[in-house]
Amino acid sequence: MSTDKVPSLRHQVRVKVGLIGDAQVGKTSLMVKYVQNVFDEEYTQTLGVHYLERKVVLGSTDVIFSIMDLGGQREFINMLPLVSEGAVAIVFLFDLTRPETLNSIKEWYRQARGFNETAISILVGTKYDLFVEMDSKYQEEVSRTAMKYAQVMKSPLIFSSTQSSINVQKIFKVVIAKAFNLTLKVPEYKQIGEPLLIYKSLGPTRPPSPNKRQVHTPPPSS
Ligand SMILES: Nc1nc2c(ncn2[C@@H]2O[C@H](COP(=O)(O)OP(=O)(O)OP(=O)(O)O)[C@@H](O)[C@H]2O)c(=O)[nH]1
Ligand SMILES: [Mg+2]
Repeated sequence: MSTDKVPSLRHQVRVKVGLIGDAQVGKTSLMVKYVQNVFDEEYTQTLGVHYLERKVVLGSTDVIFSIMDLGGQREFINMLPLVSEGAVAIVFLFDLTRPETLNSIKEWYRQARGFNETAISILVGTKYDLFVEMDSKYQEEVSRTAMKYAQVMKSPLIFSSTQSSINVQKIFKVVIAKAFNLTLKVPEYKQIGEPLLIYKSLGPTRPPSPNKRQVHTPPPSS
C-alpha cells in the first residue's frame, strides 16, 4: 500500500479581528476564552496589544483568526492603528454593568473608523452573567440604548458572558458569516432580558469584495 502523502488542497484565509473598548470590559478574557477555553477571575491589565490566533475549519478552507486586543487605558491609544488597520472585523466591547463603557463606544468607533472604514463592526456587551442579576429597569434601559448604538453603527449586537460561556463562539461565527456572506443557522435572541444576539437585520448583508475587506486567500499549497 502506498504511503505517499496526498497533496493538500486546502485554502487558508487569514481574518484579522480587533478587540476594542474601555479598560476591564473583558476584551482579553474573551479572546483567551475563545482561543484557549480558559477564564480567569483575576484582572491582569493589558499593556499595549495582546495577540492570539485560532484556526477554524470551514469546509475546504482553514480560517485563521488573528485576534488583536488593545489595552483599554488611554495611554495605549497610539497602538489603535496596529489593531484597526487591515482588520476584517472590529469588535467593540462594553461592560453591561457599567453604562459609561457603552458611552465610550462612540469615541472608540469614531477613532477606529478613522483607520479602517470597511471593517465589519460588531457591538458586544460583556458580563451578561452579572447583568442578568441586575434590576430589570436597568437591564431594559441598557438594552434599548445598546440597540440604538448597534443601529447607528450598522453592527450586529451580542450580549455575552465569558465567565458563563454565553455567546462567546457566536461572536466569531457572526464575523465569519458577515465576512464571507454565509447564512448562519444560529437563532437570534431579541427579547430584553435574553442574552441578545441580533445579527440578521444589523450589519452588512452583502459585504464588499474580499480585497476591500483585506481577506488574504493564498493559492492552495500542493
Ligand atoms: N463576571 C464576569 N467577569 C468577567 C467577564 N469577562 C471578564 N470578566 C472579568 O473582568 C475583569 C477584566 O477583564 P479583562 O479581560 O482583563 O479586561 P480588558 O478589557 O482586557 O481590560 P484591559 O486590558 O485593561 O483593557 C477580569 O477580572 C475578568 O475576570 C464575564 O463575562 N463575567
Ligand atoms: Mg486586556
